[in-house]
Amino acid sequence: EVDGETLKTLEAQYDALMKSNSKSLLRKYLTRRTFDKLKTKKTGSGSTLLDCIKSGLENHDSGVGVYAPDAEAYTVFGDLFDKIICHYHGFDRTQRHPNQDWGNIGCIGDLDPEMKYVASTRVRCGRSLAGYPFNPLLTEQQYLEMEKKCSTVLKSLPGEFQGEYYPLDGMTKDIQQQLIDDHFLFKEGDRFLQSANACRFWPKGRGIFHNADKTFLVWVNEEDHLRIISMQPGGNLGEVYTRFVNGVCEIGRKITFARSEKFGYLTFCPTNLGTAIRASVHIQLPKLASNKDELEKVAAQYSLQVRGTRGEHTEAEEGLYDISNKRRLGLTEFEAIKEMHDGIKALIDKEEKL
Ligand code: ADP
Ligand code: CIR
Repeated sequence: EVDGETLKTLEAQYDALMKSNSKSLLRKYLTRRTFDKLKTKKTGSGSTLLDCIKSGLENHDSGVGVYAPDAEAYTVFGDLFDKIICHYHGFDRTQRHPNQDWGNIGCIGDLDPEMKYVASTRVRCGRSLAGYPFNPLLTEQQYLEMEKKCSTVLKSLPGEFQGEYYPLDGMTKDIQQQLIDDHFLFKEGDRFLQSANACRFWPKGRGIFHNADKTFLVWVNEEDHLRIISMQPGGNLGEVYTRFVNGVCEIGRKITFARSEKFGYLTFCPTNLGTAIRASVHIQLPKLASNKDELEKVAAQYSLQVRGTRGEHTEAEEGLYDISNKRRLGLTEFEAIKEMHDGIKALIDKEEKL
């Protein structure tokens, strides 16, 4: 029941991807056998293999190349997703994500007390609202309804989380650009997301909430329904993580997040499943980073991922790298933070010895 047009597009673009020199996990794991098995399948809401892989088919420079149009896609197209998830997180199909565990929050300290290397520290998670599909299936009405629901909850947060919601629709370009330049707001026009049908009705239903200090921020309806962020200058991961946990719990009292037994918190991109946590520093390591390949190699030894100054798919500016935990699925919240903490400590140690 997958229509002829979709099948034709799939076949043509699959051939082109296979002939390309793409390094994506999509190209690596979508063998002809798996492709033939999955190309005629559909989820209950009608999503096809094309909906899952369109981004990687249209962007051969993808690192991953797949998104789940709805939660069911993770199982219907599991022959592909499981392999990509296993490669990225080291989580195999027989595993089950552990229960939420924030750990002993107070025992995480400052990564760089002398303020020599770390410019800023950030911890974020993705969250989906239970009862709503992911981006490609949301209607304009649902976007507006979710925005209303979330902004109302956010504007009622207590204490240090008190703040204002700023819709993207109607925001001046100057203010939007300033927020992006200051690393507070998501970028605009991400072609990976556009290809995945994640930017329909833009900027409707999208926006950012933040407290007065811009240390607690929430993105609404960008890649995920919610991205909850705690960040501040310097290396005090303990403070950032404490604020993060308290903020996520406050929001969780009012909004039910989508979670599965197997995959933990559900997100649009398989790289974010599980804890959905990315803990990062903006860091300068001039000696280690004098060779970018070497930096990435050492980072990978500690399960860390290196990004550029403006986030994923960007370059480092003035030697400022974004280094974060890579795994988010198959380990607890505390373990994800600890992995990042220990890895960054080790990189700083190596830099000092060079
Ligand atoms: P995400 O973190 O949501 O996966 P990106 O990689 O696109 O997505 O990063 C989003 C924004 O967060 C970018 O502007 C990036 O520069 C900023 N950012 C990430 N880590 C830090 C950090 N430790 N300090 C300051 N800004 C950061
Ligand atoms: C890509 O494949 O490059 C984009 N779709 C982004 C994937 C998310 N990357 C990541 O490492 N978390």
